[in-house]
Amino acid sequence: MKIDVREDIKKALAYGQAVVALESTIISHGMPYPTNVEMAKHVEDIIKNEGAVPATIAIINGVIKVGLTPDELTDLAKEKNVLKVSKRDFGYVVSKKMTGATTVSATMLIANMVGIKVFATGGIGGVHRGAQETFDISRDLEELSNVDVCVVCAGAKSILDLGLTMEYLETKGVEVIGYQTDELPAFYTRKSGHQVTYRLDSAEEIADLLKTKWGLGISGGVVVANPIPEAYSQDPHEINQAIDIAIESAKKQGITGKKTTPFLLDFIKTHTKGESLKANLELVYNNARLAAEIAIKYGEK
Ligand code: PSU
Ligand code: MN
Repeated sequence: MKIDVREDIKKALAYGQAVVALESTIISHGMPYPTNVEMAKHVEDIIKNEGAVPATIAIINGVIKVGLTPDELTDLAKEKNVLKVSKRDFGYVVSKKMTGATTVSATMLIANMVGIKVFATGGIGGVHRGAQETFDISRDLEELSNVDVCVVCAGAKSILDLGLTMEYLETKGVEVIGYQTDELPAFYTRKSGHQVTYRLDSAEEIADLLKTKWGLGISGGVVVANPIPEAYSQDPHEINQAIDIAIESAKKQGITGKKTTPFLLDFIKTHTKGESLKANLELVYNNARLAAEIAIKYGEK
């Protein structure tokens, strides 16, 4: 088979047990070492404790892997030359036998190929501020449009234009479900000023929506936006200030394309003296718990 699925995940999928996909760009390009590998391991433990099977996805030496060993996780976290892989990068990375960390876009594609329906991450990519000029719209939104996977996230960062991201998702036929909220969360904060498409208050109702949508033959992903727990949410004024400075600095330094998001994340982390990183960890754990719950409920339907 062209995809290497770890034995326990293969079994879980065969027996209809709940599996939750996890991306690897968040490890290689989203957080510094060693916090990134601690996060990658802890998030897997959380999913296991909830009663589901975690499946971290990446490309290791040209092999597409669903489920990584602890050593592979450490390598992804440590190595400097790991490529950031979205849809356009597969042919190159696999044929050159390189190692690549998968974005939301690439992770959704692989999850769908092996039959995983629920995926947990921190934040999705979206329409960048100034996209009217730069055309910088994340490939994540195309996969959300095409691939039948539910992505649990904490909304999207306001490094993006959240209003345009919501419009784009509407065009692409993707609903954004607010988990216990009417308002789209903005990653570090619980509020963004933008409405979600619909609010649902339980994993059960979300699983029901997924079954119903795909059962109708309506293809495409579903975004579940899960606000960061109150205790870890950041001061919106401070975080937005850091984001504005980060965007200004990216412009000055001529940062474009796939480098933009990692650059902004790192800048914000440094500017907030690590506070944003702590929040980032907690929201990922919170999303993993909800994703496991949704995967379990989905399996019972
Ligand atoms: N947003 C975050 N953290 C991340 C990413 C986005 O808060 O780590 C990563 C995800 O892997 C996402 C990717 O799929 O960045 C989007 O990159 P781009 O904006 O280049 O499409
Ligand atoms: Mn981009």
